[in-house]
Amino acid sequence: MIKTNAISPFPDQKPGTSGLRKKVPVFQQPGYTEAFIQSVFDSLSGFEGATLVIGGDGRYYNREVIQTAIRMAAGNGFGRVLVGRGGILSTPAASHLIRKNAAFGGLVLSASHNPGGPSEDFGIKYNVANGGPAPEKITDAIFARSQVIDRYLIADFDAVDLDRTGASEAGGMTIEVVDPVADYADLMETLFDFDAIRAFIAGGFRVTFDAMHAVTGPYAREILVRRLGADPDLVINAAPLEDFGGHHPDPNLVHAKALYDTMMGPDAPDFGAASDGDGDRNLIIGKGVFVTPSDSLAMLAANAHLAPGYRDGLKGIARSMPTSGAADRVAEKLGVEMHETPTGWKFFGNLLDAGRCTICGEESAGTGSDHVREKDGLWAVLLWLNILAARQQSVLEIVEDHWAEYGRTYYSRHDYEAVDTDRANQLMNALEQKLDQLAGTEADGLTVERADSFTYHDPIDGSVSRNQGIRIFFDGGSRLVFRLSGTGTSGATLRVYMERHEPDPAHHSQETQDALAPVILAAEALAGIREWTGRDAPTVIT
Ligand code: VG1
Ligand code: CO
Repeated sequence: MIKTNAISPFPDQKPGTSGLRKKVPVFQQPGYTEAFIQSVFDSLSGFEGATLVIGGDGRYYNREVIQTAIRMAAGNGFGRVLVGRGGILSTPAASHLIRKNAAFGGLVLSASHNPGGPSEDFGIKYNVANGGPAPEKITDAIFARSQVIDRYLIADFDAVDLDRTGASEAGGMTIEVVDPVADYADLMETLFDFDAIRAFIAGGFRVTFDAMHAVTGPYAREILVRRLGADPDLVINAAPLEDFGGHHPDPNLVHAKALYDTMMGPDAPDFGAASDGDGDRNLIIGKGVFVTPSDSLAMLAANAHLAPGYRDGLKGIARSMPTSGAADRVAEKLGVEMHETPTGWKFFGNLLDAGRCTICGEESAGTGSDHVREKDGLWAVLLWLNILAARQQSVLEIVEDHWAEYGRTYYSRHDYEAVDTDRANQLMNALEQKLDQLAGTEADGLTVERADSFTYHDPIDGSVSRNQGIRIFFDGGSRLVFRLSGTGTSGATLRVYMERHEPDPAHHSQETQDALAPVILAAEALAGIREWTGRDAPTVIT
């Protein structure tokens, strides 16, 4: 039986960089989750009888929302849902399932790297048929619909047993609970030389992986341990927990500090990696050397041809605007297209679908390729391992070779989290007001060459996205970017991105913050961060 339940709109259901993210108690308000899911369905058409993929990162409230989403899919006329066992699907695995099964789309439940628990974060994102996050055209329609929604449709049946794989029928729909790992692991085997990686590991190359108590634990056990022979004791925090053990499942130098310390210690393994809550980010640390995500993108792109899936070379490379220009130098050398998009994976979809790029990346520890339409943490780990096995070198050797060839791009991001929203907006507005007058002026020793607010013109569908961050370029090639986060759930988060390219190998061993000191000073001089935010220092430096 299908019920039509009346509801009133909620004013705050505007999807951000990656879907709708709010605190769990917000999602728990009566009708809130239902209003958003119904707004998604009402913004789409043609899904009668079609397949919907549903899964999440296993955080608190995942199972409840999955039951609701299944019953609403039936209530709205979908013919089949595919749901990961235990309600689990990493974001890249969900993307793959959508593509492999020619599904209409998918609901990916995650707040990624944000903490989980009864008073922490939850999120819902809609992905389209190519397996990628819905483009802005659709997220705008979802928000518009959420502002006038007055009812939702839901079928009435008992909770689905999410812990047993297999198919059942309910509410006129087929419900298939599937193994969340198998298809994804098989896809990885088609891209990488598992024999070479296995032999490399068997020869003594030690790999450690921190799943941060989040979704990648089962994937890492299957792929790294079972299929590639990595030491099981070095795959740590591999049991997904609803609250991620009370930590932020954010693979950066602050929240994955233990891994960092291990990798810098005397008995460090040869290769260390971590992933985030939903498995789409990656942190790569070699013995004694941290690889910045922007560098990792460049190094993966430069060496991808060593993996079977990329043997024929790259069609192009794409990076988000705040990501460093290191990958641009690789694209230039390879003679392939380079694309610069706004922050968020949804902007890569059109380029990937059109065959205009093969590898994409973001400075926030996201890298991926045209194998799916999401960033993919374990994919990046496996591509690194494939490259290391093929070159029979250490991470440090590969990093130093790369810098010697292309120069080193010093890069850092300073985040000011949970600052007052009005003050953060005022800071951005004040900067914006003076953009036109900045060229030629000096900011604490650096001369501004040009400054603008980034606008993206999508070369495939012609859509235009404005206000995607403020860019300030200095004489000598350094760059500064300011933008406000679109994934936070408390106040505003100001992100300040700094980079400086250093061609001379004699200057490649500086400490990053020292190498960037002039740009950091210029940021304060231009934006008055201390005054506007009331903070003396960033919350997180990556
Ligand atoms: C952040 C990152 C962005 C990433 C997004 C989603 O967005 O900066 O690069 O695509 O998170 O990643 P923002 O708007 O807070 O800067 V995930 O791993 O949360 O799906
Ligand atoms: Co994520």
